[in-house]
Amino acid sequence: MKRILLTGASLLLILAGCTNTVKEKQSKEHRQMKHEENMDHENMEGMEDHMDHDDIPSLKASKGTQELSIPPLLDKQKSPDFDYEVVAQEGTTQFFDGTQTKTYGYNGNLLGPTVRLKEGETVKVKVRNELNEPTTFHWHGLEIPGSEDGGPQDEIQPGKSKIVTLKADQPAATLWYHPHPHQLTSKQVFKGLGGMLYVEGTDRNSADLPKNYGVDDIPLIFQDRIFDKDHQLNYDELMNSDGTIGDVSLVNGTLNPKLTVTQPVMRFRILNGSNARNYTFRLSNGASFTQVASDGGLLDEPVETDELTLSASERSEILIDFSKLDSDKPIAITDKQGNVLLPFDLNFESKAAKNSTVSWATVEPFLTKKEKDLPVSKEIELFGMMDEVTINGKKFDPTRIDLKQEKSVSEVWEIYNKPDHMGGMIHPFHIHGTQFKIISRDGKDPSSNEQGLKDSVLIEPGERVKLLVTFPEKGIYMYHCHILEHEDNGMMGQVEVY
Ligand SMILES: [Cu+2]
Repeated sequence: MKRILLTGASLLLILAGCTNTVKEKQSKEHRQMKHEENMDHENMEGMEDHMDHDDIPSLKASKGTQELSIPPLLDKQKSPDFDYEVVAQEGTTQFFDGTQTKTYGYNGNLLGPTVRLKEGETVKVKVRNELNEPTTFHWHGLEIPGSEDGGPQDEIQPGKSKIVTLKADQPAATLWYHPHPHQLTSKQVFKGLGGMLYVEGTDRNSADLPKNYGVDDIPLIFQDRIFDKDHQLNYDELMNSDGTIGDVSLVNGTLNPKLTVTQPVMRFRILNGSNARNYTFRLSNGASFTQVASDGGLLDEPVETDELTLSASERSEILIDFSKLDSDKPIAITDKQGNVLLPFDLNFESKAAKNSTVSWATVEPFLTKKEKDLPVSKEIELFGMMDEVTINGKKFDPTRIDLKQEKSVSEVWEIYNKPDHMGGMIHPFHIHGTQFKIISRDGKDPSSNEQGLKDSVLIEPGERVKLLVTFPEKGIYMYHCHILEHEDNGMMGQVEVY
């Protein structure tokens, strides 16, 4: 991986990625078109609930009436037995005037505190279930032994707790944590369980990126929700077995958010925390911004782009230099349709804008020739929709080990999203316990904003994606579609790492 090095105190972003922008956009549009061509609308009968590309409800624009909520940082505990405590609990949240909506949260009413681990650090976390149903605590993207990973085999019953050991033995990254109990994941995330998990870097590989939490280093958890007529998150009534998608946009659980920007250069750590929705983010004025990291850490090179697509569970870190934008016009993060998701209220002294230079120094290539030439040793076929979803023709069986792989030995997994008579749909594919590299998409190099460590990857219908997968620890890990309803419907397998 190439590492970021600070050169001087000036933050003039030298961006080798500029020439990549057009190419990437074209390839994304091509993929979108391919998807649309594949849709066969004559065969839609009986599939009314299937989330057709054209059916996806538009998000309502943020009115900008609430300052964005920033999750608190998780405090250390004084207990000799554990360093942190995370409790899954029920609560209520006031999204709408005069209504308390029943929600779930970690250590609170909705979402959870941000957990920060230093690179190389080992901590003990007491996890406790105060819900009235089983749950698990999954540390999405953390390369830890299967015994600590919090997959569906690790259910914690109501009222029970356990202590897990988290070792952050991997590069700085924006990860997250969420529940993973089989057939309850989608409901529990929908009702509010989820939080950010940062691995903070050492000087060696941590760029001089803004890192003042909540000031110039802001988590943004984008989620869409659908509420019933009483403004409740009544999952059983509202859910869609092809992925529950709503018209209400929440950012960090805030409805109608705005963010007051007090520093000219802002770092945003973006998580698509939705059950199913794919987002393509843009700035309302069409300006470009700089993507610096993907799921598992810094990109090989920073990428200048004017849009960013994230499927469910994917993350990205971006920098926006507001001092370069025309502040007379309203600026917001929008989706692809132009719906305002997060308006910005600029409130900084533009003359105070510091100029800095961030550049990337090559240490090693993203993929070596040897890695690129490795033969495919694991083939994964994603197929189906709604509750007819499978991986390699099978549904999840907790008693079945589907694949085996040796610890620390890299293998090439080829993931194929097999189209059906309706064209198929995007599946975001996630593997636990590893940060992989994308070798190719349909034989072509991944775009520069995917040349970084990943744990989740968007796969278009008909697409074949090759991944270089290495597990640094042992145990049993899940791999699955991160449309949570597909996962709950059995679009999941198990790999045993020995
Ligand atoms: Cu899926």
